Amino acid sequence: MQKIGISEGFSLVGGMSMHLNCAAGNRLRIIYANHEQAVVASADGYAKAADFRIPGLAMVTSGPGITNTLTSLTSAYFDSVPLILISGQVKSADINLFGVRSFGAQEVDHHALLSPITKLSFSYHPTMVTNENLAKNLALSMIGRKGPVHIDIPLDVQAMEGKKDEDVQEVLSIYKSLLERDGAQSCVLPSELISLVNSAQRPLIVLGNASRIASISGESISKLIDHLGFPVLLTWASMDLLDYDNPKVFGCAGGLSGVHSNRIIQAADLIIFLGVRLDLLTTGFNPQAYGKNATRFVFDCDEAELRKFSGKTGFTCVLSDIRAAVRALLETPICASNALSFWIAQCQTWQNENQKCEESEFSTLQLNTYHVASLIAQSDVTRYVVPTASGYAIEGFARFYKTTNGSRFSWAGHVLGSMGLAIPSAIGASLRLKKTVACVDGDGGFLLNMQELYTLRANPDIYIVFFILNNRGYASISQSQTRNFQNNFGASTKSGLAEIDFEILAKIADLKYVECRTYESLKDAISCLNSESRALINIFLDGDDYRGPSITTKFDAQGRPFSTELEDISWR
Ligand SMILES: Cc1ncc(C[n+]2csc(CCOP(=O)(O)OP(=O)(O)O)c2C)c(N)n1
Ligand SMILES: [Mg+2]
Repeated sequence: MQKIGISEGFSLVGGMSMHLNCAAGNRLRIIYANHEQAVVASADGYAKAADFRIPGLAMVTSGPGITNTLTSLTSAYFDSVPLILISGQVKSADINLFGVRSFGAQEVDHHALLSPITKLSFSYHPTMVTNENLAKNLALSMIGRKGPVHIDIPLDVQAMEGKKDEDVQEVLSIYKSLLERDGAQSCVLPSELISLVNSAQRPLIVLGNASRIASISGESISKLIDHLGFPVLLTWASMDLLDYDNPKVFGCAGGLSGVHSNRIIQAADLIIFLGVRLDLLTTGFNPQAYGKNATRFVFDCDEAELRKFSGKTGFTCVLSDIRAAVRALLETPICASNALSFWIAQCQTWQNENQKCEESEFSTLQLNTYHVASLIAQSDVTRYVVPTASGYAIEGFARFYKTTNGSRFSWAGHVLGSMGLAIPSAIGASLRLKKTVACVDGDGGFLLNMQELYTLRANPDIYIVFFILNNRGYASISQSQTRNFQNNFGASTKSGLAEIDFEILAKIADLKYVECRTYESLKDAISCLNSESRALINIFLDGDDYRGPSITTKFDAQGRPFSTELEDISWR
């Protein structure tokens, strides 16, 4: 691990991983989390804070140690996070060869459980796994579409002599050459695209998070934008790739987005999608209609993502490494046209109109999620934000947050949308960055890994400021329950939940505790923060239930549900 650049990691120890615990504890800085879900989620947050350039390291014991990782490992896999998960396993002699439900003590079939949620799950043995295979397996987390790799090490194997120094050197040199080869691929652009980039009247580029995952530098991205001259849309996963005030950037189009972004995507006549999954939430449950008036080119390194468009009209799929696609686009000559200036002016007009509506809707006296997003975005201290990906943090906070001066918006488990990943992800990010990280969570989601407050207690040099969007329950769920059933079930204090005492929770981790009920009090609380702050800011958001324009689910004459169209999205 040290040879491939890993010096810090996360663990929860156990008998079946005792030699691993000893080796790691002697050589690396290990943060000992208090749940294996948190071990992996912290490694995920760490790798994201490292801009996906090195794998996060997680270490757990066998059986329950592994079963506890399933949610956060699935999340890391879905988010394409490079991660190495090392687990102990019962000694080779005790491995279940009989197919009984339970044989070895604390034994479960790790590979069967983890294969669907890792790029590879393999067993290690110093002589049976060759240097070449070990290098290939480790590199897999970092090449192609990145993701977690799991290494299982039975107890007896842990106790063996490791590989000799010269073998380790060989593994390292093969590992490095695999990464280099992966970065040096080429991409041939379709000839139709080469002609369209100069003849389209309303071209657009949509940059997905694959650009960051593939470690494309901010400088290369800026060069690409300047070179093409096209307006740019981002996605919720990639919204911090470029600053909001960049004159060519027009937000994220989708089912819960600004009106202007959706008008732009539906008016475009050429769209280049670079590393965008075009998932159902982004496309308003209708990928075919997303940019429906455009000739669309979808670049992705994952063949399975492209299969979604096979046989669909209007799409050309290009299987390519995103770095190679960017290089090929940069080499394509572009002549600036008058049509492009008109198109950008049109995009800016739509954006200004939307901005005015947004301000008139949300610049009210009552404290709301829009205020929270604006104040966090404006502070120099809270430059790295780790938001949860469930509840109103995603539906409200994310859509209002505007990146400035390269601030970062790094989801705690974006695609899976699990509650509970925010605290451990923020711990991982803060360990990597060695400065204050702003963690934005719902009052409900916060409870799911609150034992990690003890991890923070044990590590006073991990700086996090928690912003709790406190609407006293699962507001996003209770709202939909009320809409559909005129009643609530386990979603509010009146339907089975307790109100949470955040002051007590703040004490566990020795966090400064602040309550905010007004815009001014939140502004003051944020102005008191510094790069070594540890605090919990409990933000009361009662009656804050309008999120802005969105598609909605309606029912046709036969009672079948359907989603409204992106271009029909409007304010109120
Ligand atoms: C692990 C998990 N269980 C259940 C859900 C379903 N769920 C989505 S949002 C939500 C409520 C979250 O409450 P809170 O964090 O307070 O956010 P709010 O909706 O109040 O903004 C629930 C239960 C989920 N996303 N993840
Ligand atoms: Mg809530």
